[in-house]
Amino acid sequence: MHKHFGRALATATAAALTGGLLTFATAAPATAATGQYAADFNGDGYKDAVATAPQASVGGKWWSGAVGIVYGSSSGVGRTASVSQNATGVPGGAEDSDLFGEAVAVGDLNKDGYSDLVVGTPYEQVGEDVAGGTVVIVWGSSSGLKGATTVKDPAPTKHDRWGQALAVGDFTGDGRPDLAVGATGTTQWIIKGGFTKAGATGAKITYTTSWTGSAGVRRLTSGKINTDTKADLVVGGRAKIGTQRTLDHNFVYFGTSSAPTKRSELPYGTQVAIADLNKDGYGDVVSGWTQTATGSDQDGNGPAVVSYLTSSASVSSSLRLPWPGIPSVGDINGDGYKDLALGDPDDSTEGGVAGAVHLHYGKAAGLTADAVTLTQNSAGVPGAAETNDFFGEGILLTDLTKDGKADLLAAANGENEMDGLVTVLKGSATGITTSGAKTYGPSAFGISTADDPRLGSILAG
Ligand SMILES: [Ca+2]
Ligand SMILES: [Ca+2]
Ligand SMILES: [Ca+2]
Ligand SMILES: [Ca+2]
Repeated sequence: MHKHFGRALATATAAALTGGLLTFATAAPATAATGQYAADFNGDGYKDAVATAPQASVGGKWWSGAVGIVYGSSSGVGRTASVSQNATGVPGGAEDSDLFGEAVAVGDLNKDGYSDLVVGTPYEQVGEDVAGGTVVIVWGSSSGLKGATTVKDPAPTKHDRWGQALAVGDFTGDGRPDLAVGATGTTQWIIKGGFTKAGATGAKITYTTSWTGSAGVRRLTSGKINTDTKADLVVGGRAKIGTQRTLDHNFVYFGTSSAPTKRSELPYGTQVAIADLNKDGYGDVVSGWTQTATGSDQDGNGPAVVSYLTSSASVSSSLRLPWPGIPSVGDINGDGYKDLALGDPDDSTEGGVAGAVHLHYGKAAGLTADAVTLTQNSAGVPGAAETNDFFGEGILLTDLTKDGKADLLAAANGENEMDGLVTVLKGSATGITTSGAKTYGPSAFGISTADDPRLGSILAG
């Protein structure tokens, strides 16, 4: 089995942000204003997105990591750029094996109208602390992302891999975006809003996860589940609880005016998205896996499951889908029903783990197992399905073109000997279209193809 590098540790990402994005998109679909939790780094009203390349060589340092940036425009992807620890104004410097971009999250943390990008570098050595980890906020501006500020680890001696998971949301309901940061250990942190470029933050508060073991919180997904003003969190980690085997648990935590509180457990999985898929006002959760369901879902793989949740986050009904998948939610055809894209990088229909993307279109009756499946061999999709492409390892539905229809970004992070490739297909009234399809490799972002950058390991926006 190939290794889905970067996925197991980092999912505060496309999925996390989709929940918030949709909340705002539903409330005000036509506004050009920046959503607090949706990526519009340059504030021009067109959604933007990032494609991580955590194994990119930067300044000759292997596996240092970089993040590719696409700026939306009326024609799709406008400008492209990238950021790394060697970029001007970004703290730190590229070093071997830092993995900058192992986790990312988006939100307007300083409330200046420009979305900001939070980047975790969980394997950064901090002083004598190997894999202490660092977190930076890269600031949005009228010219896009530039400059960054470190979010100080409040307890560096208490844990490692600070920043291995990230999520932004107003978890405390005070109107200011907060930052949830995952690390090893059982005590986990929320940095409250009040972020400035000079390094100020609000209060730092803790909550305790219920599982033991050193791996800690490896997934954080922000979204709205109940109808209060506070964002909620799905908190995940690989853990052994009681006499169980080691499993990839996911728990709903409700935001409160202080620390988030645990409410319910969801199906196992390493990939999570929050969105209200049945339009009952309560957020629902899609949990999935990168790997094909060859065994039981307790073996680190299995089918994706849609869990429809109640106001108390209990599961009222669920839908098991016929494949695993990395979920992203958006309204592709603009019919008002949210659609689900599932990246399925292990799909071998077109050859060994060439990958696929399954598009489940929402209807009045809700989502069903019916889907349109795209591979790199589908008519009109650029490129060709090849062994070890992992098409679908990165997945994101977001409206780059501001036409009210979500566009599909799908990454094959194994394309071209692990360089990685991002494919952009536009949404339309009849669904995802291959008309005007475009692809972007590392060079399009100024990212080196030395070593194995694996562009698109995470897509977020
Ligand atoms: Ca923009
Ligand atoms: Ca900002
Ligand atoms: Ca719902
Ligand atoms: Ca739709």
